Amino acid sequence: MNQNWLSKFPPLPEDFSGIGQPIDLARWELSRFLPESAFSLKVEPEMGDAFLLSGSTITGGETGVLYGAYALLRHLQGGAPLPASSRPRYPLRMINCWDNMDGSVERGYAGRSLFFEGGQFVYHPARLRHLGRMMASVGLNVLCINNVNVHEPAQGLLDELLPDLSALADLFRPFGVRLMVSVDFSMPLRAGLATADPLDGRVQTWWAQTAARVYREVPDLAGFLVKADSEGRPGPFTYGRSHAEGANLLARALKPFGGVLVWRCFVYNCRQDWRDASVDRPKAAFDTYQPLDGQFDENVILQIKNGPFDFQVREPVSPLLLSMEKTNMALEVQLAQEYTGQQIDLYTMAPLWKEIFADLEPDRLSAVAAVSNLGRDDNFFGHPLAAANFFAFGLLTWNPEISPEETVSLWIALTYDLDASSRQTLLRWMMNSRRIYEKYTAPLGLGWMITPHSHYGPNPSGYEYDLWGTYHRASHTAVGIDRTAAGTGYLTQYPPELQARYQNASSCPDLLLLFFHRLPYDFVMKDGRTLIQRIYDDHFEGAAEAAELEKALAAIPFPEPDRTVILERAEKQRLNAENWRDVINTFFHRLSDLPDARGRTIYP
Ligand code: GCW
Repeated sequence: MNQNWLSKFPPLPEDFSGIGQPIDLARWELSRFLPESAFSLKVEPEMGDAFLLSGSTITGGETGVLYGAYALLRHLQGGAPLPASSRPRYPLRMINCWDNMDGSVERGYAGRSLFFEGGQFVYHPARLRHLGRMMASVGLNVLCINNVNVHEPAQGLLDELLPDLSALADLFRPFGVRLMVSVDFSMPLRAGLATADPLDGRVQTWWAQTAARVYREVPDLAGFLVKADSEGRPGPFTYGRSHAEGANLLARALKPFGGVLVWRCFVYNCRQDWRDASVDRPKAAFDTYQPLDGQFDENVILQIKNGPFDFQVREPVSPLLLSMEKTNMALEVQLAQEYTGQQIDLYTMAPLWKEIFADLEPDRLSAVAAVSNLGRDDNFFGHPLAAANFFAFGLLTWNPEISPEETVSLWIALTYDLDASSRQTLLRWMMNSRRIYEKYTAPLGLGWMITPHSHYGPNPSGYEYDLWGTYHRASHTAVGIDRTAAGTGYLTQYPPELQARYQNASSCPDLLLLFFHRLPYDFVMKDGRTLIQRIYDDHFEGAAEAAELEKALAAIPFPEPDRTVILERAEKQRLNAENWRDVINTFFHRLSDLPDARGRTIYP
């Protein structure tokens, strides 16, 4: 079994009968490296996930002792700094799998589902224990196992599939990982009720009884995750009810059992007329939810994507995350590289999250969630280096103050035995990888020039005359959308400091320039280049850097089988980057009829 950042850890035992609780696992893990007399574990239940390390004693809550053990092992194995005490910033540190029960994974790039096949629970306990260990080793504690688009038979997870759910929860319990399930707002209809209206007494009773049944089988279920009124999913709007009324319905059913209701805010008009410039999709989440601030129950968490669109390579932070004062919020990021190279192209995410946290004041959040990049491939992540994203996500949700470099370099140290110069080279390329991808794909904050639906490779007009609200509006003279008060007004959703940052094209950061402004191709950028020249230059540079990246990776002595997989993917990435360069540059060249100042080949 591929061990990735646990490569220096021995495989878990096949017989897990003696390991029922996190403390048992903590003891087992430590005793692989230290004589039993060299450490002691002390449980103080009220400490929860927190731990103290003093001398040879780890004191912590029931899960805290396990996190303390992994902190110590990260130190021994990879030289990570050893804290005297530590507690996670957020109580819920979640992985959201978009796995379907037919075995497919929506936006999955690492093979089929780890949990399901053929409409049933089908899994290898040893593989899932390894997943539990990966999660625990970086402090992640909630696993939502099924797609937020809940297709049959996953609706049965609250019903006939409960025994399977319960068995899976048992399997993850020693790792301190609690399960969560995605549920569909219309489930009462499946059960034979005539309505799913949140204000209908029968519907309320049905959810209350359902929650009671679920918690009898899985007493420590973390809660439910819901995608409602989003991309065709059912929701309270069908009944003329608000999303507070919808969310509170489920939250009240979960409350007696200590469960949380995580409600996604990915609500927008996905049937837009592209001719109608008065609708601006990034405004949608704020417009829907901000007026409801204060109306959500205590055990509701609104889960908000990091940007106002949808996991593009660069977006400003979602203004909704900055504007809810009286509502619990979870930040949602995407480990699955849907728009960012699909675990073929190298794309290290820690720098991106750091930017979000910088604008966000991390204390405003009560949870963090990531869409999973896991699958059934031997290495779990498709691309061996994509594991670093999962790893860094865990460490950053534990402590958002940690630096991206620190997470990536620790991941490298734990995963591979490389000489110092190879480690440095790898770190440098991983840290630059997002910028490289950005250069050959998305000009200056535009996004969405990707092939529709598959979301790999270029197609500059693919989404332009479609329903999805993702337009760049490139003409023969200008490109981008004015989102200031003079334009769509999106910018006015931000607090004053951020409005000031983005307000003027002359001072707006280059990398978000075309997100906020519509500019002519001869607009002069801060560095003196014209906008069109900058677009050409970035695309040429990005493709050249992807070629250098391939060479740099080839020079690093990765062990097999990782080396082969990494090099195959690096070659595909280079070809992808060349394709993006040519397609995007040609698109703008044809539209603008402006030459490249450096006379390079742009295909007519
Ligand atoms: O961007 C879209 C993805 C969908 C996904 C949706 C969401 C689960 O293309 O595949 O559906 O986001 O986040 O709900």
